[in-house]
Amino acid sequence: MSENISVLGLGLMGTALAASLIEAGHHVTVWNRTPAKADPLVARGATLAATPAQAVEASSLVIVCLLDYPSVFEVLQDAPLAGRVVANLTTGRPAEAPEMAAWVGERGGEYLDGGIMAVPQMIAQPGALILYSGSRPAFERYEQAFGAMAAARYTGEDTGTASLLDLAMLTGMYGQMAGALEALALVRSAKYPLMEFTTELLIPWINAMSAQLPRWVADIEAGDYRTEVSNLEINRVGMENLVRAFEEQGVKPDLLLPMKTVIDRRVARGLAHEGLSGLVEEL
Ligand code: FVH
Repeated sequence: MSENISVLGLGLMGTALAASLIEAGHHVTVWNRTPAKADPLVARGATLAATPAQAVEASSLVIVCLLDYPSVFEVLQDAPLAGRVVANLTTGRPAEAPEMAAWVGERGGEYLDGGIMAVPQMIAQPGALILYSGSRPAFERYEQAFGAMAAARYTGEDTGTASLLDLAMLTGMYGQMAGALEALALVRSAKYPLMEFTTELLIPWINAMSAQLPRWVADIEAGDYRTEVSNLEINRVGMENLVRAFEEQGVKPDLLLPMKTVIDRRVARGLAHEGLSGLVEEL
């Protein structure tokens, strides 16, 4: 079904979102602070609105993708939100979402908060995901349209949930990248072929280790961190060995040291028998 959809914010991500909606056959109205960025979308059939208010007026679904939440408040300030669904896909914090939801609600609109788990090039491609939270009826009304941009997953009525899960997934990503960067620096110090190490050794190893995560979740949910795999004392000694090896290779273990600190702290509490999942209690 073809919808009237407005997209406010035509940065790299907003442009990709608007393009995917045009491609899917929706009537798309766009607005951007710097209007020239709309030209390629207008050439593909979008309508350019002169003001955010005109853009909001044009559609029942308003997708916002700006720099941050303050810019969203600023842009929507004079917009007629009554009867509109605002899907704010700007990255924010869980605490900002309910504030925005209340603000939109006071103006007669319905609110969905979103977390985009993709880079612009992934939009409308398999693997792209957008998390939504907030008004369930609003999500259900536009689920099909959302699906043109990326797989759409509703995460609950609490508006902060999509943002929380977005940040949690980014946290997992940064942790994995930190480990990979340290590994690459170490391997480079020995002049071993980096590509071979990465594709044949590191990636399969990381995948195998990630498969352990559901077991950790069971430990955390049970609050029982006893292990038969590898206890914290083994990991403490292992980390010490790792850090020493880095120093001997002339590589800084800076991205690993925070984890060592937390392991040491837990062991110092007399909990050396626990597994790594117990570290969650230190956080
Ligand atoms: N790019 C990515 O890979 C990611 C992936 C996951 C989620 N994000 C989030 O998406 C939001 C927008 O990111 P972006 O990549 O589109 O960012 P830019 O290309 O820098 O575009 C920023 C847009 O915001 C407009 N803008 C900034 N400040 C204001 C303001 N005070 N008033 C009105 N508009 C403003 C800017 O306008 P202009 O500079 O073109 O005039 C752009 O439209 C972001 O939350 C990411 O975290 C992207």
